[in-house]
Amino acid sequence: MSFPAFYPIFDDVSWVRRLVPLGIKAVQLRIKDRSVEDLRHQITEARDFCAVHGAILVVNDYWRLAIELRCEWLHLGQEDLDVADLDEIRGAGLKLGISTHDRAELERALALRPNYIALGPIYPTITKEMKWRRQGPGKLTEWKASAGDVPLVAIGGMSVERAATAFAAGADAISAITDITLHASPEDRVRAWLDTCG
Ligand code: 3NM
Repeated sequence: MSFPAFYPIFDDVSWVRRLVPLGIKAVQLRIKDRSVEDLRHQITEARDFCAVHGAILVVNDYWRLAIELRCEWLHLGQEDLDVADLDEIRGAGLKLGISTHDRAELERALALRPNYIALGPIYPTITKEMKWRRQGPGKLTEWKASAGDVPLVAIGGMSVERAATAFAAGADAISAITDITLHASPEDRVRAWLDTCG
């Protein structure tokens, strides 16, 4: 199994429109606190835009909408796993990525035969409140040993400068949010990521 090495996450379809054309091949839409109509509109627009640009669109959380809108990829956190209907998700042909933070979560995720797993936060992040502060890149090596050929995504505090360390430690792909969205030039930053990730 393989997955594009650079996997940014955005909280609005406007970011997808702005940055995917630069050459991004996988992107996650992670939207919080919006109406269902807005979500449906955003996911539909991102789905069609990514299809035109040959990029994988991964929908975070909203598995019912992902099925309804015939998306191909879904990302679930551990709390989402508690309530999502995995048979329905698989039955709809959705490919699945799962967040993990400790060994119990990793084992639970691997048992579901996911299409990738994410480990985070590798470094401290300002984007998400979690009980884990910093896993450190060394944990990627441990995770990769267990994950085998399931692609491993490093997330949390990742930057262009930290990418080589994460890849060397065993990451197959890297996710980033604020390293791009808070950069003075998100376009330049995405270009730097694409150069780094090859
Ligand atoms: N999940 P940034 S860390 C959405 O560890 C998310 O599961 C994480 O944002 C996890 O690149 C994270 O700005 C936020 O640090 C990543």
